[in-house]
Amino acid sequence: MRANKLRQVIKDRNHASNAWLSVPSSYSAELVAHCGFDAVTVDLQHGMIDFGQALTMLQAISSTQAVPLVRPESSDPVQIMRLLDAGAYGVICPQVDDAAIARAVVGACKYPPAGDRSFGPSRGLLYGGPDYFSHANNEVLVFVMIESKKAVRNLDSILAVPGIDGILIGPNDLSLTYGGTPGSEPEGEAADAIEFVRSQAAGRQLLTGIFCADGAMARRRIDQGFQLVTPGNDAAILKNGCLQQLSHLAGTAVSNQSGGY
Ligand code: 3PY
Ligand code: MG
Repeated sequence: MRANKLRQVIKDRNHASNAWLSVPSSYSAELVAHCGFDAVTVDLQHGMIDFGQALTMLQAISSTQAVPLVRPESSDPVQIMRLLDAGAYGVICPQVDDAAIARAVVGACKYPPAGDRSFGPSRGLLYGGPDYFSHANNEVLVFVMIESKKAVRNLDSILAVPGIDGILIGPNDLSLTYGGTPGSEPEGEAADAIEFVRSQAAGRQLLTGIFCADGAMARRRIDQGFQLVTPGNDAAILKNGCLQQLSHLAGTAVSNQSGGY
């Protein structure tokens, strides 16, 4: 099976870049993946993307060196299994607030006896190779998103679930549950929670990821010790690029408060 390079990249360089796609287009997926990101995530939770579109985007990403990842709409095992069959090499599951959800996510990602993923790897066989079944349980990465006060309270039991490879923090949702505003850098309790989650996960040798508003924030998160960083999503980058060009015409400054969206 084609190796999942993401873990090795992080071992070699201590961090990896992860693009985030919300625009339902195989062309823009291909374009972003050609930029040199280590991984590219197709976001079905908040992106305007359905399964058929995700399939063509995963095909586009796999024409490059970037590792194809997905964020499913939820922890629904049916959708997770289908996205893996479509060739995703990792799942970043949103809103994993307790250990039961974490166990369900791991179960959907692993063939028995480790889990209850149903057999029918389809495009996994094409991208991964004919021995996909024998190695998929080890190569497919399972990230759980920690993005609420409840998840932070349940962190210890979530991180103890066997089969989790890493966590990814959603700072916008996390902030909301601490009474903050999405779109601005988390402060106070929410900022403390981010560092707490990172250090607890790192202490268990789990990979640590976080969504960021932009590249400058992603650089700060790397300096803080995060290993997988996302410098905003495609739509935000496109919008900011357009606003920047218009601001040159108007001679005004651009202000962006969208939190990477
Ligand atoms: C969040 O910040 O809540 C996210 O889920 C980022 O995508
Ligand atoms: Mg979120």
